[in-house]
Amino acid sequence: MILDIVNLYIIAELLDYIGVIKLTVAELLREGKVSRLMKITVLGTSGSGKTSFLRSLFGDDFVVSDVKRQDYLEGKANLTYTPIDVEESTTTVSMNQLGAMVIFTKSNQFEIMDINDGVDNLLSRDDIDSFMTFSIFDTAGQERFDFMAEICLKGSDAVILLADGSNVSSIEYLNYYIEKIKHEEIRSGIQIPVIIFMNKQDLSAKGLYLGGDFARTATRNEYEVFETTIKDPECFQLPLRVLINQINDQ
Ligand SMILES: Nc1nc2c(ncn2[C@@H]2O[C@H](COP(=O)(O)OP(=O)(O)OP(=O)(O)O)[C@@H](O)[C@H]2O)c(=O)[nH]1
Ligand SMILES: [Mg+2]
Repeated sequence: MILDIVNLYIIAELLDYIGVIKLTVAELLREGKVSRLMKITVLGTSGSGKTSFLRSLFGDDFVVSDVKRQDYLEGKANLTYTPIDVEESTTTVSMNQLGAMVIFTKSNQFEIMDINDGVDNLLSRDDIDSFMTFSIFDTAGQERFDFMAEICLKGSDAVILLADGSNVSSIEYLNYYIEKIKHEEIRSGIQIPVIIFMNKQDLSAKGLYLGGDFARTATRNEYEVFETTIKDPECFQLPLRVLINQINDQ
C-alpha cells in the first residue's frame, strides 16, 4: 500500500487530536517540513542489478514480481547481459514499485526505509527534523520492455541509472536512457536530477569490472558516477544523499 501525503496527514491529525504524540507529524506538515510524494525511476539494462539494489536497501519489504530468466535459459543471446549465474537469477516483468521514506533527524542523520515501517516509526520519535516520501519505480531492463522507460520517466523527479560494470554494452546503453531522460526534460520543461551506479564493483577482484572512469567517459562526464556493489549496501548511502540534495535544490 502506498501512503501518500493526504493519508499521512489524516493519520497525523487524528493522533494529534487524541493526544498520542507530542511532536506530531501534523506539526511537520503544518511547518512545511514534508514534501509531496516524489517519483524516482530506476533504469538500466537487464541484469545490471536494479532489483538487487532495491532489495539490498529494503530487504523483503520490497515485494517483487520477478520471474526466472526463461529467455536466457533457452540460450537467446543478449549483448547487454552477461550472466554470472543464470540458474539463480530472476528478471523483472514490466516493473516493481515501492513506497519509501527518507527521514532527516535533528542531528543531521539520514535514514531511508519502507514507507509503511516509516509511518510506525515516526509516531514514537521526537528527533525528526523533516522527511520526504518517494515512490520508486524499478523498471524491467529487457529490451522487449524498452517502451516502459518512456512511460515511467513521465513526471519523474529523479532517475537512478544502473550499468553492469562488467559489461561494455550495458555501460554504453546508459546513453539510450540518457536520451530518453532528455526527451522527458524537453517535454516537461523541468530538469531531472540523475545519478549513475556503475554496479558490480565486487567483480574487480576477478578482473571483470571496468571501473568508474569507463562509465564517465562513455556518458561524457555529464552525471555523477558512483561505483557500487550490492555486496556492500552501505555504498548506496552517499549517492542517495547526493541525489536527494539535488532534488531539494530543484
Ligand atoms: N557480483 C554481483 N552481482 C550482482 C550485483 N548486483 C546484481 N547482481 C546479480 O546480477 C543478477 C541480476 O540482478 P537483478 O537485480 O535481477 O537485475 P535487474 O537490473 O533488476 O534486471 P531486470 O529485472 O531483468 O531488468 C542477479 O543474479 C544478481 O545477483 C553486484 O553488485 N555484484
Ligand atoms: Mg529487475
